[in-house]
Order: sequence, then C-alpha cells, then structure tokens
Amino acid sequence: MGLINRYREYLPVSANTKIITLNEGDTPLIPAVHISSLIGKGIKVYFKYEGLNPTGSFKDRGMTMAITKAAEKGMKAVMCASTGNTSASASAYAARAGMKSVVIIPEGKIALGKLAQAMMHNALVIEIEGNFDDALNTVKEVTSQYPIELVNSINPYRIEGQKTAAFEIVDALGDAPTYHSLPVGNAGNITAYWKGYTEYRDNKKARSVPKMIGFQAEGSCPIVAGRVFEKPETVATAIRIGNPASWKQAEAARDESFGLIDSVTDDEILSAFKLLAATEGVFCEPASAASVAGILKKKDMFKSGDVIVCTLTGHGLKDPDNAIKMSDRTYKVSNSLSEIVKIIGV
Ligand code: AN7
Repeated sequence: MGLINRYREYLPVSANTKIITLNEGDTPLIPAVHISSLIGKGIKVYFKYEGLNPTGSFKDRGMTMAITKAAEKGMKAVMCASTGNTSASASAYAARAGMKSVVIIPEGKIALGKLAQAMMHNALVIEIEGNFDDALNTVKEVTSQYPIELVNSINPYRIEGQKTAAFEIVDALGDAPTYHSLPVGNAGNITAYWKGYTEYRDNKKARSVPKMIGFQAEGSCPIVAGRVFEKPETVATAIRIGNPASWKQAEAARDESFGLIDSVTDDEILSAFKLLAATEGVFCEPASAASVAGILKKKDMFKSGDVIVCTLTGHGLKDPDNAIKMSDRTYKVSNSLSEIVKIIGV
C-alpha cells in the first residue's frame, strides 16, 4: 500500500493529497544469525534490509513524500545532488509523477547500477568536476532561483518519509531495539530514524528509544573528526560526503539517545560487505555494510540481552564493480572434468 497510506496519521498529507507511490517500505527485518554469533553474549542482531525498496534503497521512503508534496504544490521539475541513490529514487518517482528530474553527480564516483537507474528513468544527468558537497551547493543555488523543487534530504518531507523505517522496526519487534546502527553520509537518515523513534515513544507506540550509533568511512568522517573534509574519499561512494547537511541534527540524535558516531576503515567496510553476502545471504552495497562493520568494531560495548538493528541502506546490485573486485573464488578453465574436479577439491 506504500508507506504514506500505512502511516498517514504521522505524515503531513491530507485526504485530498494525491499520493505518488511505488509501494515502498514494509521492508523485512531479517535476523542476522551469523553476525549475532560473532557478537556473542546472546545479543540479537537484525538487518533492516532497505535494499528491497522499489529502486533498491531507503531513499524511496523520503522520495514518495517529497515528490507527493512537490506534485501537490504543482511543481513540474525536481532536482538533487547525489552520490547515486537519491538520483535513482528521485528520477523514478519523478517519472511516475510525470515530472522532469535533474541530477547532479560527482564525476566518476557513482556506482554503475545507480547511474543506469537515473538514465533509464529519463533524468537529465549532469556530471560535475567536484564532489557531492560541491554538487549540493549548486543544486541549492539553482532551486532557489528557478521553479524546480529540491529533493535532497534538506527538504523536510524527505525526513518525514524516512522516519517510517523506525515505525516499522518497532511494529515488528514490539518495542524499540537497544541500539540502532546505520551508515552516515549526509546524515539525513540518522536524523529521520531518531525523529521516528521519538515520535513513536511520545505516542506510546514504544516504551523506549534506541541508542543511535552511526558510522562514517574513515576517509570521509567529518562528524567524527569535527571538521569538514574538503576531499572525502572512500570505497563506499554512497557516503563519500565531507560536509553533511544534517550535521547538527546527527549530533543531536547521537547525544539525545546516548549513542555515538564513529568511523570504520574501507577494509572494515569491505570485509563486512563480503561477510554479509557470504554468510547471511544478504547482498547490500558497501556503504550499507558500514553499519555492520561498526557493530563488529564496537562489539565489546554491547551487553547480554541487547537488541541491535542495522540498516542495510541499499542493494548490492547497485555496485557490481566493487562486488566483482572482491571475488577470490572465481576460476577460468577449459571445460575439462579433471581441471574442474581439481578446483572443487573433491
Ligand atoms: C546506500 O544518494 O547521499 O546519511 O546522494 O546511498 O542519510 O546521507 C546517499 C546516502 C547510506 C547515507 N547508505 O545516508 C545520495 C546519498 C546508502 C546511501 C547513505 C546513503 P545519509
């Protein structure tokens, strides 16, 4: 039914609002059997697998709201800066609403699947020399001067839609988890989850709120380091962001929830990325795996009885290049029984 209809009473829509939806949300909360055993102490870890949204990432939650409200206002075009997933989602929802979309992306730093999505959904795709932060500044300027709606997460409707992931988790578990772990890039999602969890508690739908724990990539960790990164770098291109728009809100979520924001290295991200696919059967993109790399790094912090939810923000098929680069069990031989049996080792 889509998340706006499901959580309508918590969202800024009226009976007359025409909803633009692709039936996003209602993603599975998957028990993480292997990761739970690595953390030990009887701690239960779950994945909120957001890769199963219509365009393959959590961005669809915010985009159904942002595009619905843009359409309600009569806007004919939307624009965003993106490390990839926002552009995929914005262009899909814009297509559905019959609007034009313009996406500004950092040249050469977008995972292949995401670029293909924006192109197929008929976005005007503009690659710039510069990073995400540069692109976002340009988008702010253009949308302040022309009748084009900005649909990055500084658009408050994006946060409204994204907060519903927290509702779904509480609805599935019966209460909030002890910890909620997620990757942090522009910091919209940690802001949205915290809003969702606190609203549900205030409405007596949950007795508690989780400690919010966010993880940035070491080469792009402005919140951890307390300074802007002029040249952010990480293999997890989705979170290659040096000056997060929701920096203050992320710090507030961290502090009000008694959580933390830390960094993980690219090696830690890639090994979690591979571990998830190889041992849990769950294929997410590298940035998403930062949430799991983070709880493995911090495993001594957790206590018996804790429940940890990790958001896996995007699908692994988004970034086939990095996946294929990780492969160390692929062979090319002639179609010969003896050679194949030798590789199998039987
Ligand atoms: C898979 O698409 O910023 O901290 O332009 O694609 O809310 O920014 C993507 C971010 C985590 C970080 N995981 O979320 C964009 C963009 C994935 C992402 C994040 C992103 P925020």
